[in-house]
Amino acid sequence: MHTEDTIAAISTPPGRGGIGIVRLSGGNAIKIAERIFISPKSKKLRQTASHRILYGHIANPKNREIIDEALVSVMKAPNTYTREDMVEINCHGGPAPLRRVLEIVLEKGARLAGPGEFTQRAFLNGRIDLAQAEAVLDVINALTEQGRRTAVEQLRGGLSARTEAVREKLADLAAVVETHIDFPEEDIGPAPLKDMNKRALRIQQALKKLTDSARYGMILREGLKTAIIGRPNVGKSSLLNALLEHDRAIVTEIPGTTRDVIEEYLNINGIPARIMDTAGIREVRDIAEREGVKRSIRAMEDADLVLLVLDGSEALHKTDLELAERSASKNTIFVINKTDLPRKINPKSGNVDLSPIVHISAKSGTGLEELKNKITESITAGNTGSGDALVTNVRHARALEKALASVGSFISALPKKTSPEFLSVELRDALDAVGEIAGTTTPDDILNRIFSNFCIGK
Ligand SMILES: Nc1nc2c(ncn2[C@@H]2O[C@H](COP(=O)(O)OP(=O)(O)OP(=O)(O)O)[C@@H](O)[C@H]2O)c(=O)[nH]1
Ligand SMILES: [Mg+2]
Repeated sequence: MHTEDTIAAISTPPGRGGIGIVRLSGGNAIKIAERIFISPKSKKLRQTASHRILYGHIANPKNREIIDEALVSVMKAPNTYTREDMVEINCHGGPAPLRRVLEIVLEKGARLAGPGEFTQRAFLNGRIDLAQAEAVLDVINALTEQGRRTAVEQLRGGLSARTEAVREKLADLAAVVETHIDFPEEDIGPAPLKDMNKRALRIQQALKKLTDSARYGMILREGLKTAIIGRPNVGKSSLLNALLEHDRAIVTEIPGTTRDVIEEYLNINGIPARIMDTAGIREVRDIAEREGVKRSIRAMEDADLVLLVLDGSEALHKTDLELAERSASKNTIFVINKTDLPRKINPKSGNVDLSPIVHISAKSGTGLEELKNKITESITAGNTGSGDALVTNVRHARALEKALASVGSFISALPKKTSPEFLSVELRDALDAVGEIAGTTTPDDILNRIFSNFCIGK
């Protein structure tokens, strides 16, 4: 596949660096590189053993002008990233040499690669499945150590192995059901029904475990959206600054200081978090502040986690309770601030469940470690962050939910003497849904969309 169509791209990021790489893949990769490569000992790329690096120069074959000094590696199919012949030209990492090397590679017959096209070829040529191809991008974009670990596990095929195991069980069950289609006049007896039910329940459990890991997995990949919410002056911006350990947001004793949402990135015990400091919520006439309050509410609604800040040196306020009710459907931690001052708050006085509670002083820093631990606890429940491969991708989570729904319909249809044809359709749907993860049943437009998110050269 694609053998004569050779693609090329600059694989290192734009800007200046010690080394830059122009990469080629395809049936003519070695031939094209040969025409622009000059070795001091007249070594030929064609005759080099695979996976060797040769020293020399890249030159314009038209006038023998030297473009740059280079190390050229030759990797012959099929043991390469794309399973095609590949050449990597390592030259100096500046825009001018890299662009010029790419230009003459294209002049000699290569085509500029599209985004992710190298990885797409690795997928189309069967070296990796779709989940592994997506993991390549996740490794590149990983925000923390844990995110990287999870992405590498997926790249190594950890998630694919788990979904493949479910797919096999589904296929076995479908085969059992389909043997009954051949005998339409006979009802499925109680013993086979019981067996089918048992198998389906086991599959359901495995799918459930995978979808359960998705919430945590997606947070590792995309970051935990955390909104700091509360009345004016309770110390929201002070909390943001204390967590960041620098004065990012303006803090004053005047209520209504913060007007816009301030977003910052923070690593909390290995979990990437996007923390949003917001305008204090109250009834206001000022147009700018009113817009600020609207944005605070929106940030709260969008958040994965709400830190609802209360002022411990004041009695519980009506607005505090209203906010607690508003965030009731959200993962919320109640943060009682200003514990360095005499305590006036009684969290039980409002007859609203304010839990879990963490006591802090943004001013002195006490309680911040406990708050960080509560934050990680609130999202890692049931996930140790090691061992089993996690679902980290919305596309995978959706596919698993679809499969779960079909298996659910199968289980509830079983005792109703439903026709084996109907049962079989449910299982086929579940099989297709699970197959979308590894890419066996993924339509072309979705494949194109996935690879278009990659950078050129990967
Ligand atoms: N004693 C004490 N004062 C604090 C603490 N945290 C914040 N403050 C003070 O409370 C006042 C308000 O703090 P901010 O962080 O600006 O409060 P905010 O919630 O962001 O206020 P708005 O942006 O107006 O909604 C400032 O004078 C802070 O110095 C604390 O832990 N202890
Ligand atoms: Mg503020």
